[in-house]
Amino acid sequence: MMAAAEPGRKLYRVVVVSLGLLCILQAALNISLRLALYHSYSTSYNTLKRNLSDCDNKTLDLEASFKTLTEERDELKKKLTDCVHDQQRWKYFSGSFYYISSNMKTWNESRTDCLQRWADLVVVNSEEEQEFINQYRKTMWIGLTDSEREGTWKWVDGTPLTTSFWHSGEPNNTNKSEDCVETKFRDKNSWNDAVCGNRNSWICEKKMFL
Ligand code: 2F8
Ligand code: CA
Repeated sequence: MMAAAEPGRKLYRVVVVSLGLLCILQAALNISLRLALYHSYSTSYNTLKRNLSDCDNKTLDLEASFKTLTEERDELKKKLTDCVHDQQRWKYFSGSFYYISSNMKTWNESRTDCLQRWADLVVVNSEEEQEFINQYRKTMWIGLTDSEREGTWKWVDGTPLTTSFWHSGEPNNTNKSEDCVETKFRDKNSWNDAVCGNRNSWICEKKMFL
């Protein structure tokens, strides 16, 4: 009787052991799958984190470039506006362009400004030209001086003074210190000799045909 029960017990033990092994296998599988998933999540998370940080840095760089470019654009816009306004100050008359300044400088500084514009202080060669510059009714330096030799008036192009438009009583070399010429009087004869270091507006001339 005892011998007949033995195979049943053996089978029971085999089944129990197999089930136990299956449970262990499933637990091991479960753990390794979880570990693999965790590893994959953590790798993805780190990659995303790094990409986000790179993206943040690139955004900061782009913002800085945008700011610089905006500033450069505004500066160029201002330069262009100034340049256009400056160009509009040139007036044409009888073969020359004339630039009438909006600010004030000494005679020498005024001349330097004209030279930088590829022009020079105006040389008045005719009554018509004198009338043209007088129409602006403005005190302006012109290109006439006797600073080389007192009493010998010379134009900036090196020519001596022939036709003149001195106001009556001028040139009077007040205090023996007036060597440069300005349009001062609201009269056809508008010229006055004045101190070269005074600050005046000025008028440049750029001849078109030399
Ligand atoms: O009246 C003419 C006289 O006027 C001034 O002196 C009071 C001028 N001086 C200046 O503009 C500094 C003189 O040059 C001018 O002759
Ligand atoms: Ca004078």
